[in-house]
Amino acid sequence: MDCLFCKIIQGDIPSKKVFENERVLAFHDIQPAAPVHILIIPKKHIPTMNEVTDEDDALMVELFATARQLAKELNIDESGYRLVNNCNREGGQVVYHLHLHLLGGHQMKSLAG
Ligand code: D5M
Repeated sequence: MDCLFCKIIQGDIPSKKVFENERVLAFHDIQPAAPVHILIIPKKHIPTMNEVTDEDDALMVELFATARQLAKELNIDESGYRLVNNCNREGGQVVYHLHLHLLGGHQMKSLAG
């Protein structure tokens, strides 16, 4: 499969891993948009949020639990962080393998402006 993140999961492309189990992988974003910028991905290939099904409920919970745990480990839980999923073209998605961006380490602007 021609998917960048599947290649990272398989180890064909290197990554700076911060967490891995049988279902989830988390690694540093190669183009950090904040002092802390981690990508949290399911090992199952799901292209976008639109393809998530009820069967993936437990997996989605695990992605969020991983984000929560990493925020704690990286010491941004108290100061705060942002969790982002970009979906499809207008959402700014570039890699079509579902992922959460965990961003933190500096002050972010409110989306309300
Ligand atoms: O975000 C896709 C993100 O993937 C973007 O922030 C860059 C990151 N990226 C791209 N290639 C790599 C590699 N090889 N390692 C780590 N991170 C990478 P999106 O939400 O699709 O716009």
